[in-house]
Amino acid sequence: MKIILSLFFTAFFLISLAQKEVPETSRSINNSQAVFETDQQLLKKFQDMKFGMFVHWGPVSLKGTEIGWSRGNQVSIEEYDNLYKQFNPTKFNADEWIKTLKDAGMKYIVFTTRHHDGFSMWPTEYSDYSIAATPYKKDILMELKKACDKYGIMFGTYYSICDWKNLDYPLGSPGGRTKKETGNMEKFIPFIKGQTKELIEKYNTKILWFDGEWEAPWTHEMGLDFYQYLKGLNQHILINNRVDKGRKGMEGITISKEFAGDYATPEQRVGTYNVDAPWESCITICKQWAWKPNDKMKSLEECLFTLLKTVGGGGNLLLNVGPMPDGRIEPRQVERLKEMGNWLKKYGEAIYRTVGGPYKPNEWLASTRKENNIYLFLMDFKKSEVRIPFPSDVKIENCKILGGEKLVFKQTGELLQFELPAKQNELVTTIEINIDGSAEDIETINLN
Ligand code: FHN
Repeated sequence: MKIILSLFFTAFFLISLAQKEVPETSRSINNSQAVFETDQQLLKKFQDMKFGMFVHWGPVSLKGTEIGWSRGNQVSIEEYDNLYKQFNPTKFNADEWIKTLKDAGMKYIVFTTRHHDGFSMWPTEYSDYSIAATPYKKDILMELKKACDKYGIMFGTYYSICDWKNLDYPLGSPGGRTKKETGNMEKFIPFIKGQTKELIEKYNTKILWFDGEWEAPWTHEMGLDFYQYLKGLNQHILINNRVDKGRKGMEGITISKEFAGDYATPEQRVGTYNVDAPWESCITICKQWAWKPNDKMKSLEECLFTLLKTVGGGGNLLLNVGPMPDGRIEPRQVERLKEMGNWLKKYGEAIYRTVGGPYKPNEWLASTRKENNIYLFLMDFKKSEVRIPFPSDVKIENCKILGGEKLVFKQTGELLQFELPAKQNELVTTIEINIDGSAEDIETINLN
């Protein structure tokens, strides 16, 4: 009996040693001193960038099914959780990815470090279920971070609050619809705090893009505490509104003082016009977030018009690619991104560092503005004449095709009209209007 007891205590002692010390729960910040400040300079830099690359990637790319959601659905949990043993993306080249990103005219990246499936794409000290356990072994996240530093790209990281594999998280696959008896948020929260501390301190992420906050185990109080904890580690990072419970569904466009988060994150749609608060639409270039063979890919027109309506509405566009199991971004997706970049090389001055409006975007017109310039984007516009409302108290000095010929215009009362030269052979006709005064002072104009 004594031998059994001593073996038990020895085993218990060894197991407790093996578990990495997790950080203290967040510093007990009195809510009256709640750290809610957003680094406004960093936020402005982020908003000026307008266009970023979202990347959803993990061992699930071996199956070509959706990351997280296919676990316990199209793919058995047993098979899904063992995919990492075959994950060996030998063709992954961080420099190539970031060059593709730059060629697309994108200025920042948000990379899935850990999705709802619980797999960590970096050699975290808090879990054995990570890239370190794969045949590939190498630190993909550090390679990406270094490539971003090399090419001047803002480095951001996606991190799922929910974890359908981790025994301490109360809900499981499929899709969070099962309950784990082992669930214990008191143990799970130090785990996510430890991992996100690594992303901040070891990888210097500038964006913490949270997700998976909608499930019941995560509460508003946890969201506030987590935001304060993270900002306590580094004030100079941006944290999206999915750290807390304030998202308001897929269309949520506003941020409030009640819920933590520095910007709003509408999903798979162009956010509603809002030039008074920071927001970013995240949208897939195909249908699926993670790679899917022969998935339907958006046309250049759809991608470009989505960018113009998003930026014209006051937001950023985070356009998602899903890399293949060998580590490459699919060549056809690279080509589409390059086409976007070619357009931005010609007309990017009308996108970057602008403010949305003054026209609320509709199906054929989006607009941006900067200093004394208003830019109009005529999308798939078939007519030869443009007639739009324009404030009578704002004097137009010049009107031209951006990068091209001057246009003869007429400003009578509240009406602006001008003829377009012979059929433009581009998807978008971009017009520059120079006014006397600041374009940002113009009230929003509703066209329909
Ligand atoms: O469930 C995830 C989904 O897989 C994907 O990551 C998107 C991207 O924002 N977010 C969640 C759905 O809202």
